[in-house]
Amino acid sequence: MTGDQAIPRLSRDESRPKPPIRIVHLGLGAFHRSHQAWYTQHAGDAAEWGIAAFTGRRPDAAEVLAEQDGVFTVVERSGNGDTFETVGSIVEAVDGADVGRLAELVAAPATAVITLTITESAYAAKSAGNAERSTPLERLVTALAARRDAESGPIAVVSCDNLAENGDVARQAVGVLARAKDGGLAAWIDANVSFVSTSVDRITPRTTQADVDFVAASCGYRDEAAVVTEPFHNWILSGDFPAGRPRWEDAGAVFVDDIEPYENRKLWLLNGSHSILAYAGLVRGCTTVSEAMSDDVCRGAVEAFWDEASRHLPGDELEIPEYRKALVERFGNTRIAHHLTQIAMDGTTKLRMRALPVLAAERAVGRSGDGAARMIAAWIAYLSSTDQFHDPLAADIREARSLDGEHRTAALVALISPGLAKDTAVLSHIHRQQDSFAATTTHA
Ligand code: CS2
Repeated sequence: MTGDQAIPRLSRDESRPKPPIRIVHLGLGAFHRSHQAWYTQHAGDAAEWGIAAFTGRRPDAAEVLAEQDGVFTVVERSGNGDTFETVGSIVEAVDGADVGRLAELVAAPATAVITLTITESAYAAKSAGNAERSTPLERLVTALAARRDAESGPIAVVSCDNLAENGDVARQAVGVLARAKDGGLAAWIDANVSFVSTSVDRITPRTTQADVDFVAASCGYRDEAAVVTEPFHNWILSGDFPAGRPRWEDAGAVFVDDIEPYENRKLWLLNGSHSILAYAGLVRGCTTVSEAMSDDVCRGAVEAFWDEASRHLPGDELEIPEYRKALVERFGNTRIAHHLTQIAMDGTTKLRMRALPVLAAERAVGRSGDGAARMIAAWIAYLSSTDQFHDPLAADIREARSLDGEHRTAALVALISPGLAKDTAVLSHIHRQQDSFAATTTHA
C-alpha cells in the first residue's frame, strides 16, 4: 500500500505495558481484528491477555501489523458517524508459515486459548493445501503435538468461523489429521483439548486503500492495518476453557449451554440472506450489500427466506422480529461498502450451511422450501453469469457449467448436496427460479 510518507506510522503507546501472550490466533484478517482482538482489548482483565496472531495463506498482513508492533485502529462506522479506537491486544503478528514459532507458543504453559478464523472451507477433509504451504489445521495439529511433548496441559481451541457446531467440526477435523500422524497424539487431544463452539458476528469488509487514507486524514497517523466495521458486535460461546480465558463477557460476549439456536439464527438469517444478496445482487448489477437491499427482487427473496427460516427458529428468547429489524438496518448502512464479491466467495461451502438446513426443515414438514431454493438458484444464475468466481471446487464448477439446462443445474447442485441433486422436484424448481434473477436484470 502507498500513502503519505510524511505522516508518522501508528505505533504502540510504550507507557502501557504489553500484555503477555496467552492467546494464539490462526487467521489474521480484518474480522479477527474487529472481533476477537477488539473483545480481548475490552475484557476487564485485558492487561493479562495478549494475542499472537498468525496469517493464513500469505505473510502480508503480519508484516504490515508487525511494523506497527501489532497496534491498529478500529473505525466504528454507523449511519451517521465514525469513532476511532486503537487496539493493542495483538502483541505479535507472524507469518502463518512459521510453524516453528506457532509450535513454540502453543507449547508454552502460559498459552490458554487458540482462536481460529480460517474460513469455512478450511475444515473440509481435503482442504486446499499445497506442497509448499501446509493448511491451518495441519499446523495446529503440529503445534498441539508440541504442547503434548512439553507437558503444558489442557488448552481450549475456539472456532470463530461461520459453521454450525463449529467446535465439533474443528474437533473432528483435527482428530482426523492427528490420527493420521500418530494415534497417541489423537488420544492426548481427546483428553486435553476443549473445542469451544461459538457464533460470531460483526460485519467487517476487507480494508481498502481508501480506508487507510481516511484514517490518515482523520487521525494524523498512517495505519495500514486499520479496520472499518459496524458498531454492532456479538459473540456467543459454549464450552470449557481448562486453562482460563479473558473476561470477554465484560465486552458483551455471552456464554451459553446450548448454542445451536443462536448459531442457526445467525447463520440462516444473517449469512443466508447475505448469500442471497450476493448472488442475486451481482446478477442484477448491484455492487454492495446496501445496494442489493434496496433492489426489490433481492429484498423480496431475502424476506421470503427469512419467513421460511424463522419457522425453524422457535422460542421467544431468540427475538426473531427484533433480529430481522436490526438486520434490515445493518444491511442498509450505506456508509459501509460491503462488497458482494467478497460474500460470493466459496459458495459450495457456504450454501451447505446457509441454504440446505432450511430447505430440509421445510421439506420435512411438507412445504416447498422455496426461499432456500431461491438462494441456490441465485448462486447458479451468478455462476452462469461470470468467470470471476472463487471456490474450493472451482474446477468441478467449471466442468458442471459446460453442461446445458437442467443437467447443468443438477451437476452444480450435486456439488452442494449429492442427495438434493437426485430430488427431481427440487431440482426443476431450482432450475425455473434461476430466470427470476437473470431475466429481470435492471441495473447492468
Ligand atoms: C459474510 C460474513 O462473507 C460472508 O460470507 O456472510 O462474513 C458476514 O459478514 C459475517 O459473518 C458477519 O458477522
